[in-house]
Amino acid sequence: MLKGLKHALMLSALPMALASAAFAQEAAPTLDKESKETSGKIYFERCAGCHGVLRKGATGKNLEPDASKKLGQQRLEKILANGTEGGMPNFDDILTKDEIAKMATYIQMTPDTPPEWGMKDMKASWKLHIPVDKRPTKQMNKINLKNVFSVTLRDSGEVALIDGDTKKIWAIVKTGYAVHISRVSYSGRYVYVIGRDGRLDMIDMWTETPTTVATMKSGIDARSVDTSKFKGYEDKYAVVGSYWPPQYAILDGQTLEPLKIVSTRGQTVDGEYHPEPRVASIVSSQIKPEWVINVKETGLIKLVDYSDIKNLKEVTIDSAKFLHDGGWDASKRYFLVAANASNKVAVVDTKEGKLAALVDTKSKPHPGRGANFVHPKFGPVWATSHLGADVITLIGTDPAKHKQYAWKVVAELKNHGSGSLFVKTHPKSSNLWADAPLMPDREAAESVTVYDIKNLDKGPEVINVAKMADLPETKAIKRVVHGEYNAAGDEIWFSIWAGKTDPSAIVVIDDKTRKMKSVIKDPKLITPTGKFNVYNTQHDIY
Ligand code: DHE
Repeated sequence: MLKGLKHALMLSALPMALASAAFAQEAAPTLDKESKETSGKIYFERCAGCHGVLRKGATGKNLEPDASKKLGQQRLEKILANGTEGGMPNFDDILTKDEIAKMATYIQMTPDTPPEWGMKDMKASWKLHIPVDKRPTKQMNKINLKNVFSVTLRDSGEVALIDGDTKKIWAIVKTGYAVHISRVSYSGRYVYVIGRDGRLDMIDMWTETPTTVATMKSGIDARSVDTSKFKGYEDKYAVVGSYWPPQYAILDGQTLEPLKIVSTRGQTVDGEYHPEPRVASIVSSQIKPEWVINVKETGLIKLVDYSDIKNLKEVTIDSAKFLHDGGWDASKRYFLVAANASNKVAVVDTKEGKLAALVDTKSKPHPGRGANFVHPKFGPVWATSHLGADVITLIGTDPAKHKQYAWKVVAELKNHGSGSLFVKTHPKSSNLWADAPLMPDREAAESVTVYDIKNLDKGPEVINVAKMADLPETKAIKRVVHGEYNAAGDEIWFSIWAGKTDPSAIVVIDDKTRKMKSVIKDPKLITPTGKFNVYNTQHDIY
């Protein structure tokens, strides 16, 4: 009897369940095949970096359908168009209304999981264009290589190598999509550039004109690269960190031949499994045969000992989520990395192989590699600006002689906006610069803040760098981004990052006078963003 009743109830519930499933299907946001593909491409190019391929969230919010559907089409369109104060940029200047509407729908749909990328794929992608014994044995050009800048041309899949002495473009080199960073070999001869699409190129600057000598694809989505820098291992290996698949790969440093892949999937610092723990920043120690590899979603920092890669040793340090970018302190013993969603900076003592401190900061620290200088009162400090707060945070970095200030926020200087990405100074300069390119406000995004570090109480000067470039009016904001010093430390270069089809420029500022010294304009300079001076990058000077 009971069994019959249960059966009857089940039968009567069935049409309701079917009806609600049909309703759910009807209500589920969908796009036609072509729009889904286009939106998927935009998502990969513009959104995945912050929100993750699986949309589990990191620097940006979780955008899995459960979360995004709650916001709904209209609200999502508004956020996409106008950005938020929390660091989400506005896209109304680079995407059309239709693209924004489709993106709002796309992120309410279930994300696709991209394929894996293993040793077979890496080996198949590897191209050794010029073997080591066919390369020149001395520099075949007259360029002052120390003062060359490798400049990311974000939207053209290229880097520009600019002669810092003459300010002339030396070469434009084809690379992967939207190169993220350039790093320089220990020798100062090679530039390694990593595209967001995982393509890694090794450019030789000893040839008459810069030549790509090796290429490989480390994955589908990547951000970081470095080489081995410890005595006896100089440039023996390269290491490349991927966002997707979440892993790092060790390569031959002279040829880029893939040698070993290590997955970063696993438990987070809270003990929960994460399927997409992406490799964020990587730095190379000069006091040990080690790389510091920062895993974004797990909040784990790996000290990877490359002295025996067949029996690879990793020290895993608990820190905080989500690890992003960072740099050395002036002594190069301590590495400071932003755990931006936790509003913390993690400090690793690479000599001891331990976490030295977790420093609480204002919202979303974003240092790039940070800026080191000696504060008149607090001694050596490292600075970061913030995506989510209009401050520049100074952290004491000298536990030996200024113990009371070490790993403490000793000062917060006012920045002219939140939405800041990079701070910069140089040992020969007394200026500290900060940008704010992700501010939705045009004036702020086009300006930088600069302090005299010998007289911080005087307050900042705010300079509209975009105006200096004297470019035509455009709908897209001319975001001023990423200050980088020349080798002598007496000029700072800023990129004007405008729309893909807008004229762009690099503004060179005389560091002493803070006035424009020259402006580099060229139709080939398409959306310049990061700039890496060979000498400063080679020697971790920032
Ligand atoms: Fe970056 C550094 C990731 C967006 C320009 N960026 C880094 C690093 C990581 C990272 C992990 C540290 C590498 C290292 O040191 O080994 N960046 C990401 C993202 O995930 C994010 C938020 C979204 C994305 O889609 O990629 C992102 N970054 C940007 C940009 O939009 C920028 C401003 C312009 C561009 O070219 O894409 C940008 N990121 C940079 C630059 C650095 C960088 C210039 C190197 C700073 C340095 O001085 O070393």
